[in-house]
Amino acid sequence: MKNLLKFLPVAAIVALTGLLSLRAADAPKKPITVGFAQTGAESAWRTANTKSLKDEAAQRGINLKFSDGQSKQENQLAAVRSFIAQRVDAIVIAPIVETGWEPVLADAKKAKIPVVIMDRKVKVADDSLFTAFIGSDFYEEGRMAVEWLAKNAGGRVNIVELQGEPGSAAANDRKKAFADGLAKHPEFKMLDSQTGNFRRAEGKTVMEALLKKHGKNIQILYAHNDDMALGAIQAIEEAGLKPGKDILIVTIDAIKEAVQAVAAGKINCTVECNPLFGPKIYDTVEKILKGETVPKFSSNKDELFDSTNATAAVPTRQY
Ligand code: GZL
Repeated sequence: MKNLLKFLPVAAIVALTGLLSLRAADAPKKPITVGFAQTGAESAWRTANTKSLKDEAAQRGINLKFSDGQSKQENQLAAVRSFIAQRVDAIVIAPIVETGWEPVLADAKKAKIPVVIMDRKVKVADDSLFTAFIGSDFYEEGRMAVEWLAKNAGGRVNIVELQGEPGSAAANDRKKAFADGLAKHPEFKMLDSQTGNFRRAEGKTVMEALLKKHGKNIQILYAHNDDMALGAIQAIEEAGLKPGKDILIVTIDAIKEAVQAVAAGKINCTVECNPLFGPKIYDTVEKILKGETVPKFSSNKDELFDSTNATAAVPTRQY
């Protein structure tokens, strides 16, 4: 008996440990909590982007704290500060503009909460302030647009441009790429360039003003996104002109409605910018939280739709 007692505590510990480890293995994993600071709801693209993040979080049992920034950076900054105070496991930001992020990113770093920048880039001196960027290459999208135009303008040369939200990486890069392309094609002339803030309603009102100012001199419209192009089409038709014929239209996003407009001949070219980031974002967050390394920068491959492929593409467009 004495011998048995000698061994009992060890046996009990082994049994207890075994039980505990069994319990631990069976115990449901604590869901991760992600704070997501979205720009706002300015366009169909943004709506699809938000849906992708929300649906995927629900699929994976991720506890998503969502903040709609109402298109104001100060709201996004406040949301990130609140996520830090709530000690979320990770933060995702779709930065409405490129600058002004260092202080809040430094706070997140101090709190040891990883940050994933999604969609639009931030301009920071120290890119250790965020763990990963997952987005699109806006400069490439602008380059694809201007190169398509150079090949398909058919002698049209006078351009007006509808820019996206001022200060956003998307507007900055799409504008620069297009301007760099025009420098290689001096036959083109930029008549006017105004912002429509990526919004359909503003695309319409700004295009109305441009038509009043330049009239039939306008031969080409370059829009930084489809929502503004679709708004501009309303203004063009109300002016008694034919979009896609009297005025060539080149735009970016490739939302389903725009691809349908290409198939109908009202838009001539839309360059894709895929908003369905949900799976990639959470794969990356889950890897980071497991201590795995992830690529610092990754961007989607985008394709272009024009009269040669739009009709066939419409049925499979997901946003
Ligand atoms: C691009 C995204 C832009 C879209 C617009 O990734 O930031 O913002 O092109 C959206 O439609 O509003």
